Formats: sequence, C-alpha cells, structure tokens
Amino acid sequence: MSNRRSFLKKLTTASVGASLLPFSSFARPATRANSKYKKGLVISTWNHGIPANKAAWNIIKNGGTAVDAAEMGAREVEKDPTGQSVGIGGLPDRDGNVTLDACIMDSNGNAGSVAYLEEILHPISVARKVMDDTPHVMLAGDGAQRFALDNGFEKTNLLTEASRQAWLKWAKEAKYAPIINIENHDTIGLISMDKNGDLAGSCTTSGVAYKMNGRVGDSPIIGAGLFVDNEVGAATATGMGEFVMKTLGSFLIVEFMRQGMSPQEACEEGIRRIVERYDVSSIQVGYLATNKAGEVGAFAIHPGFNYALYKNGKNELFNSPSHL
Ligand code: SD4
Repeated sequence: MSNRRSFLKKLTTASVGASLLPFSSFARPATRANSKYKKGLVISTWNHGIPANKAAWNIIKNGGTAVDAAEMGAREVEKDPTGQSVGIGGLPDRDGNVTLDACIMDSNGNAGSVAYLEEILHPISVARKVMDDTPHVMLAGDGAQRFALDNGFEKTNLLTEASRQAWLKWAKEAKYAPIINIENHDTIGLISMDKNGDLAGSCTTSGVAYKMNGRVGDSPIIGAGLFVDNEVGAATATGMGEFVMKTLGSFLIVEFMRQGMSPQEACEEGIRRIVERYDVSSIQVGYLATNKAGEVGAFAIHPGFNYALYKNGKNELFNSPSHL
C-alpha cells in the first residue's frame, strides 16, 4: 500500500479526539516543560535560520523584547543578496518583478503585514510600522510602498544579477514547475521568546519563484504564514503557501496547542490537515511551533525541511521529521 493510502487508512481508523498520528514518536530536540529550561529561545526555518537566530538572540540576551528580536532576525536574511527567496536577491515573478510579502506579530496580539511590496529592502520593518503606527494590519502593493517611502524607507533594486540570469534562463521555457525544497521554499519564519517568556514572530519572503504577477502567498497572511498567541504559543510556515492558506496552518497549530497538544503534535496535525485533502506528491510545506513552556515542534510533508533552534546557549540546525 502506498504511503499515502496507508496514511489515509490510519486516519479513518483513528479515534476521534485522541486522533493523533503515530508521528509524535519522532525524536525532537524539545524537552518537556519540567526540565531546567530557561526562558528565551529563537526558532526559525532553513539554514538561514542560523544567522537569523543569532541576530535575534543578540536582542534577547541583552534583555530586549521578543518582537524586536523577531524583526532583527528577519532583517538579517532579508539583506543577504545571496539568498534567492527572501528580500534582495529573491527570485522574481514570471515577468521579472521581485515582489515581497512579510508579517510580524507581537506578544500583545498586535499584527502588521505587507504584501506585494516592491523595491524595499526590509519588508519586515515596514510590516512592523504598519503594526505600530497605523490602525490597519495589512498594506499591499503601491499603497504599501508609498507608506514605506513616507516613513523613510528608500527604494532599492532587489533584482540581483544572479536572480535576473536565473529568471532569463527560466523564461526560455517558462515552465512553472516548483521543485520541492528548492528555489521556492526558503521563506524565513521565525519565532522568538524573550527572557520574560513573551512570544513574537516574523515571516518574510519573495514568495514562490516565477509566480504569476500579483500572486501573494501565505507569508503575509496572519494565521497562515505566522500566528502568535502569547497565552499559548506560536507557529510559522514555509513551503507552498497556497496549501498553508487553504488550511490556515499557523492559526490551526496554535489552536491545537491551546487544546493541549504539544508543539510537535500540533505541527503534525497541521500537516495532516493538508495531506488528507490534497495531492501533496509535489508539494512541500513545513511548520515550526513553540509553546509557552519553551517546547518546540517541527514537521513537514516531505523530507528536506530543516530549521535552526537557539536554546540554552546553542544555535543548531535540525532536520525536521516528515510525513513522507
Ligand atoms: C509562499 N510560503 O510564498 C512562501 C514560499 C516559501 O518557504 O518559500 N516558503 O508561498
């Protein structure tokens, strides 16, 4: 029986309520709440999570807030021109435009977001300004750019030569065929907990490479790419945003934790919500989550998703367990 079919069979035989998949037996770096865990951690997606966590931890170790840490961590990746999926250097849409999506949430339930933002180096900081200085949550397109320029951000050309060449090469055939874990799955999603135990998060991306012009993914959607509830925990997503949006993944995972699941169990259930409904043979989604006790969880559809965890003085990469 195929993995998927046996998985679905397990689903139909699982009892309601305690209907967790056997996934929760996967080893994870988290410790249960009764360990000698000191408040303060940063967890973020992919290899670039290492420098992002480091920048975020610099804020936390000096007594800074989780939200400042979340912003600084994201900025670290946005400004790196060699990363082709976030900020400058991001691969463009099919027409050659680099369009950025980002959001941020703080410990008080405040949220800010920008979508389809062009020519601004730090969308996460624009999202922060939307959160802090406007009555709105989300600004998009020209309005988001105008808001950024009015607030002192400068126009920057985000299309690097390397990304332009990659796009020109792609444009010869112009086939839209996302490759799992490559080119379109390197959003940075980051969750931070400060020394008070308060949680915040950030998520920033150039989105799926060679997307249709105008396409916006999950990353700037509060509850999809990121959700933080300081009473419970936080979650963030990476991967094919359409599937995260259709299941409102990060909100779902936080709500699962509210109902008593560990972050690991909640991430697994979030993935299950996708794989039980959609053909995921060529779709990657990865989730990270943290609860108030400092436990963490990670789960993906396919192997290949990794994440960085800064906790107890160590900043390390881990491979996420996966459904397939
Ligand atoms: C999106 N989730 O726009 C983003 C893409 C991504 O790692 O890279 N995720 O759908």
